[in-house]
Amino acid sequence: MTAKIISGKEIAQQIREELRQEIAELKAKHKLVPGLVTVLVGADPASQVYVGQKEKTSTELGIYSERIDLPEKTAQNELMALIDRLNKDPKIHGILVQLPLPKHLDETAVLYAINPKKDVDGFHPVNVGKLMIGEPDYLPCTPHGIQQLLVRSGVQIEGAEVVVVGRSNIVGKPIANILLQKRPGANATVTVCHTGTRDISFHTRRADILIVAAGRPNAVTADMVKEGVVVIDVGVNEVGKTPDGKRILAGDVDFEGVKEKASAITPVPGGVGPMTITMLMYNTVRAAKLAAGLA
Ligand code: L34
Repeated sequence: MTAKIISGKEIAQQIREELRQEIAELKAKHKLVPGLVTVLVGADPASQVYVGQKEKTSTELGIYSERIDLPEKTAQNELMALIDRLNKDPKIHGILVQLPLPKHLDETAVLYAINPKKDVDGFHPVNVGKLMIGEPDYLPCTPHGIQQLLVRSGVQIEGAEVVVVGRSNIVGKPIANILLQKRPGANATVTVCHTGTRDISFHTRRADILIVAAGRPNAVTADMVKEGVVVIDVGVNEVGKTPDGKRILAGDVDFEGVKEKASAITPVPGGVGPMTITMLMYNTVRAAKLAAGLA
């Protein structure tokens, strides 16, 4: 079997079109313009690319967008004061502080400080808890994007054996939680593998749907999967530079090997990445609607 390529780029485009229409309608009918602020502390090159994409896409869709770049040496109290001001700004419905933060800053304190109603990342403990009990206001962007990729590609999730590799708070834990909820587009049997797992292959070979967020290239190879598996590759690893200085990216999965056995697979780039950006737009629209009593 050679796999169908699940294009995150195309599915993201489809959702963006739906959002563009909804945003135009909110403007016309309710004079409501969703507002998003992205905050980047320091100048990490990958973070700059991602935040740049977020700002560009939000503007394209008709979202009011502000980008705040702070110097690497920003003090904790300065960042907290900024968040406090943004929490109170009625134009701003969504606040995103790009991670990772420079090491001297307390990430947890920052995530706690964002008003949960404006937490379009879904990282505040209130939103994490709401997701866990099946009452989410916001689904975190990357996991929500993964679920949309599966649903919109017609992959049967209900009853499937889903195996997640990686247990981060931003991908592994929330995607496991989303897919085990008793709802359409979920209701799967979910296994989570991590660095403490004794035999990862034992689990990955059983997967109908394999979601890999391990954070290193070739974490999953062809010998680790069964024929017909659907593979979602969340990794974005810089594995080199082109002669003209462009980043060369690879996922966490040995794409060339695994695509010969899988029934469907996401590429890197052009898979999960564009979906992360798009679901942030979705959450920003949702935040505006919630604030206006329209959701
Ligand atoms: N607060 N921090 C916060 N929220 C997030 O949702 C993120 N994440 C992760 C890192 N830190 C965060 C992102 O935005 C990862 N991430 C992200 C977003 C977009 C892309 C990758 C990761 C993306 O667009 N990837 C492109 C390639 C872009 C490139 O050239 O590097 C792709 O096609 O995969």
